[in-house]
Amino acid sequence: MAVREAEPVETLQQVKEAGLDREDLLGMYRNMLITRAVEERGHILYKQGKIPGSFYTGRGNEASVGVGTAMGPNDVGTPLQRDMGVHITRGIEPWRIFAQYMGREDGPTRGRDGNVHMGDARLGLHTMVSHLPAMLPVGVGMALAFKIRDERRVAVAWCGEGAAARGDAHEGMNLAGVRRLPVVFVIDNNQWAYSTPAHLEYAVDHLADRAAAYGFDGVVVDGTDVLAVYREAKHAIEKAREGGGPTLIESVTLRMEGHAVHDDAFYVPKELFEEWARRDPIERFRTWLRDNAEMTDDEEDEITAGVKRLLNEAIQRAEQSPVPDPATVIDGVFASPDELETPHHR
Ligand SMILES: Cc1ncc(C[n+]2csc(CCOP(=O)(O)OP(=O)(O)O)c2C)c(N)n1
Ligand SMILES: [Mg+2]
Repeated sequence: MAVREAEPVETLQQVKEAGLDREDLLGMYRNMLITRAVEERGHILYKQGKIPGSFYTGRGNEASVGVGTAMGPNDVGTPLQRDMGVHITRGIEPWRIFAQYMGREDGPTRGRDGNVHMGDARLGLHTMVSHLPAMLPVGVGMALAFKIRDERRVAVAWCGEGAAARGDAHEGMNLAGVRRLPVVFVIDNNQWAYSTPAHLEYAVDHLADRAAAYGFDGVVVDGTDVLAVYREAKHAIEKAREGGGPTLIESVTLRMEGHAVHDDAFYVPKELFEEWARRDPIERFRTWLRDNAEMTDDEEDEITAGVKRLLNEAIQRAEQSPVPDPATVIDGVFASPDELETPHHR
């Protein structure tokens, strides 16, 4: 049985049926622009020697904004290195992201870690660790807790198509299926795991085909179509909330840059980059908004100028943030009972 492949969203009417109004759409477009701008500016800061370590981007995966938009206020998620759009949509401010990149006190990890190894539990996002897909079972665990406590909350757990080959992905998905947990799995299939191409990673046509083996639904969605990503995520999240169990969403994109900035991706065929550049998620959504939602030049200019201002201020503010005091290095490593008294820990 072939897994379902999601249809594109064509009209404003279809979008309204999926629960979004015009304001929401412009907000999503803005969030996609912020996502890209944060990564582009971050790359520049890296080249200026202001960011330690390496630097990862999710260029080509800005439609992850669609998943962030579909999540409810009390839902939780474990976004990864390609899912900046989720952090932005949930409301983490760009200045705090730059502070994180630069190892400053005001970053979400307070200078303890770099890159997208960050999350803000107050926004329902839990910090990724490097070991992939270690956050996927964490998402399943949160969903198990929601079920035990009878809370109408949903967890979203991400992994890459490379990470989906590991045992913890299978174990997490199996447990979620067996217990019908309120969890949505999103596999960011960007066709490469570092230099390993998809055909050396899995033998099924679609990773979402695996869902049937775990006893739940799978769907393949074009990860460059933010509206389709939103619609599928919304459907899956609300289904999970109603007790309908997990869904596996495979979101197909191309990793438009190297694994990180130290990698020039020489092993990816040039034609593939050219082909996927024509499907740029931001450009695609922009065209859709102009054709279907009458986005005007003025509106577009206002959004673009607002994003530019936001980013300039963000970098300035982050640069003013102090580096952490070494004496505080173990602060926050062990949670106190008080710290557990947040809505997302209860
Ligand atoms: C358990 C584990 N093995 C190896 C690595 C090193 N590593 C980091 S990212 C990566 C590739 C992951 O590919 P994929 O899951 O497709 O995600 P992508 O980077 O393409 O988004 C590897 C091998 C790791 N982080 N964790
Ligand atoms: Mg990958």
